[in-house]
Amino acid sequence: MSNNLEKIGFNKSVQSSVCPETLEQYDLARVVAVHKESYTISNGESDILAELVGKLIFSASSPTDYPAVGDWVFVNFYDENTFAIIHEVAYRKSLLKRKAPGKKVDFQLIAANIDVAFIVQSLNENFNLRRLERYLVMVNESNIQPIVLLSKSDLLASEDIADKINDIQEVMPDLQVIPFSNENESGLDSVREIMQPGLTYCLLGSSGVGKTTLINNLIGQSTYKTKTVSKKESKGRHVTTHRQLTKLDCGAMVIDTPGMRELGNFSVDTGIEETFSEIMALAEKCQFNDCTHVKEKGCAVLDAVDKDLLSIDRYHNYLKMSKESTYNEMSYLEKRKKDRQFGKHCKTVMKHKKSQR
Ligand SMILES: Nc1nc2c(ncn2[C@@H]2O[C@H](COP(=O)(O)OP(=O)(O)OP(=O)(O)O)[C@@H](O)[C@H]2O)c(=O)[nH]1
Ligand SMILES: [Mg+2]
Ligand SMILES: [Zn+2]
Repeated sequence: MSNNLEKIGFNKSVQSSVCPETLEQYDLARVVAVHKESYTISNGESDILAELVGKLIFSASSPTDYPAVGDWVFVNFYDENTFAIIHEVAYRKSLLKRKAPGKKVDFQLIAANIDVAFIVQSLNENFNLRRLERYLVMVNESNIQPIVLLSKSDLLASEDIADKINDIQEVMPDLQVIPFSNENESGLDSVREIMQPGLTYCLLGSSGVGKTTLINNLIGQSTYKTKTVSKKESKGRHVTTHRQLTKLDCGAMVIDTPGMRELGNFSVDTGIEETFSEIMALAEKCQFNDCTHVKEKGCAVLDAVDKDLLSIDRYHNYLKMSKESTYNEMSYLEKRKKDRQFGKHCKTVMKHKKSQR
């Protein structure tokens, strides 16, 4: 495999997942940006416009069948490597996905093959433990290492920053938390120290917390557009509009994502169990095996809330996200069932039409 692909994250683990026969037919490339109907891919040397082969579109039955930023894809290059057709998505080591925003219950892909997710909250307005738990559920579900970055440290006194970090570490002592400022550059070296060559990082968080500004700082120049207009004017407007993978000089890759207004999850049992591990440990001691920790007798979780050993807000958030995940999952399965029935119905109609000819 070419050295160029190694520059964009190709390694033994990717290699072992790729079938040699497929490589005789296709080249391997990595998706660096997803647009409405096209993709930008990289062969490690340059960025190339790409489109999906019709077969992939017609056989797709879920958004997870489409390429996401960070994906390895099998392609054919054309016109002296200026255009490519994507034939297949290669094996994914990890896939970050959430519930599509709004009423629709389906997956929306955020990024693939991520090693570490930076969950960014600003230390001033955006700081919120419950929101942090929500992001953690999504990241833990995908088997990705989460690291919390707290931005805009220039706006707070150091005691207030310490208090906020303490708030997180009181409930999640194993979670790595780094305060930083894009403005006075404090903490940026700690972020740089974490980032290892060959690994892929992604930035997640609400709009306006400084994700893109951080990437520009890591690159060392203002490559990407950030919010520069006055705060009032820009409220609610997202500056970053698509997901983009950038290669840093240190050899790490980082994916910027647009800020998320709402973050819904489903099928996240593992993510919930990992994020709320102390509740899981308590649950072992509940009197009933099928305890729902809502009103049962002998519930060790409720007992811990009563004794102030478990924060009531965290407990409520745990219940809320568990319920929501189950509810969304059921709606999703229901929808899939209907889709399948509709598919069968169409086939029957077509057969009927043919037999009438
Ligand atoms: N004071 C202060 N302002 C910052 C810091 N980081 C970013 N900002 C400002 O916050 C605003 C938003 O920054 P962006 O980098 O565009 O935020 P974003 O997270 O990429 O937002 P979306 O692309 O909409 O998701 C800009 O005006 C930045 O100058 C920081 O550390 N301190
Ligand atoms: Mg941005
Ligand atoms: Zn219980």
